[in-house]
Parts: sequence; C-alpha cells; structure tokens
Amino acid sequence: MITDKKNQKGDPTEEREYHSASSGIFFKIKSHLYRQDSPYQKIEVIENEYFGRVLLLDGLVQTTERDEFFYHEMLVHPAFMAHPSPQNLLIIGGGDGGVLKEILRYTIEKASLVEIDRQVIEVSQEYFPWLSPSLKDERTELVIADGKEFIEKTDRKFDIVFVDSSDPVGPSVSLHERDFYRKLKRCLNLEGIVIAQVGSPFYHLESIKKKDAFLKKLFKNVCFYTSPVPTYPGGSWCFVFLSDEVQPLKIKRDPPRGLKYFNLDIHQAAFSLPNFLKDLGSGS
Ligand code: AG3
Repeated sequence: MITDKKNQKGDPTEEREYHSASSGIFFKIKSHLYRQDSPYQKIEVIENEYFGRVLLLDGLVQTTERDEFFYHEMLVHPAFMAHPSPQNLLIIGGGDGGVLKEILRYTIEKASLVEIDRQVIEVSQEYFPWLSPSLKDERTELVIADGKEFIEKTDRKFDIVFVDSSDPVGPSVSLHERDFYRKLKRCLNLEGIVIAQVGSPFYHLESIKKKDAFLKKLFKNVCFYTSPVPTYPGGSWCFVFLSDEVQPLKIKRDPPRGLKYFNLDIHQAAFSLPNFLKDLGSGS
C-alpha cells in the first residue's frame, strides 16, 4: 500500500497518487479548493480540467465529479436487486454522501450513515453539493462515530450494510479486518447483506485473498464482483457481496430509472470474474 508521503513529492501543479512504487495517476491542478488536516486524515479537494472536482483523503483519490457514478452505483444497486425487502440500511464511512444518494433512490424507511470524520461531511457538503443533499433527507440519520465502535455498541439490525471505507491505511484499517466483519454479522437481519469495497483486483489481490479466506468462514455466500472506476488504481475495482440467505443473481426488482452505469445486464456481468479472481483460495 502506498502511503501519503510519496504523494507529496514532485510538481506542485499536479496531484499524484502512486499505485505502485513506480506508477500511478496524476491530475493537473486547475485550482486547489481545500486542503486541511482533520484529526483523522489530510483532506483535499482540487479542481481538474477533465475530472472536475476531486476529493482525496491522505493522498488517495476517493471520488471525482466525472466518474463518481461508477463506484457509487456499483456499491449500492447490486444488493438492492437481490434483497427481498430492503428498508433499514447502514453505511459505514461514505461521508461524501455518494452512497446515500444512490440508496435514497429507493423507497426505504431509514438510512444511517456512520462517519468518523465530521470534516469529510462538511467539506463534501460545500464542494460536492450534488452528492450531499442526501445527507439532509428526512430518511437519513447521521452519526459521527468510529464505524467499528458503532457496530460493537448497537443492538439495531439492518437489511443491508454498505462499507464505503478508504484503503486499509489510516482511519479505515479496522474496517478491513476479520473482527469487524464478525461483529457486523451480528447487526444483520435474517436476510441481511453486507457490501464492501475490497480494493483493486490488480494491485490488492493479496489483501483480497486474505479477506476471501476469513469471509468464507463467516458467511455462506461470499461473492466478489467488479466494476470499472477510471480514477482508482488499475481502473477496475472489486466489491464483495456477503450473505447467508440471499444470492446476488436472484433478482427481486428493477433498478431505478436515471442511472448512468448500472442495469440488469451489468449486474449479471459484474459477478463473472476473471480467472485470477475466481479461485482465490486454491492458488496460495
Ligand atoms: N471509498 C473507496 C476509495 C478507495 C480508493 N483507493 C485509492 N484511490 N487508492 C470511496 C469513497 C467514496 N464514497
């Protein structure tokens, strides 16, 4: 995992994220809109000619104006296709509001968003206003807390939990560990589903393999799926669908109208995996 310090080197008119020690992505900075250290991480918003506004946490690209829909639609809609009656939803992380925006397209009772860093929410409301109106929706409950501590304490149960973490560095580390998923399972209703982003199939395969090994011991159905996300390492991203009762390809409803990426053909295709992701357990 490439850490923050490397991103600071080089041309001040560019924002760079290293994906390996010798490769990565760069954005020419049209303007620097925000740069501050919160108690948890460095938060930056830049303006780029092509991608529009770009949000970075500790130097890692989280979302951009131009390509946010790939990630947010693909984190949310697959689970909504499969769950029989999704009413109570939990988002761990996701302070920018993008996941919430997609959830609120459905008729639901309540969506609770648990974000550790209040400043991420405030910055997103100011600089990504198209993502964050969802934060003010009457079905939304905002909780400023550590995601792991929240699930340790709560006795509430949810139909779907979305883990919209950053990479396993900084404040997100615990959200990638076995213990977190073990505790998360206790917060699920009978037909509950957990969806989590698990990284780049190309750059983070070892960490995906480790997750696969412990997740298989916790959930009956451990189904990885992928989607393009142009600005994330490798351009293709991996998610996991976890459930004891629900299977991802048994479709229960149509997607909402107006999506830019997701449809039922994409849903079907996303769970078809390349060989190197298919048999994670067998090779090593
Ligand atoms: N959360 C996942 C971001 C992972 C990006 N990793 C990276 N650039 N190395 C995104 C939050 C959007 N709501």
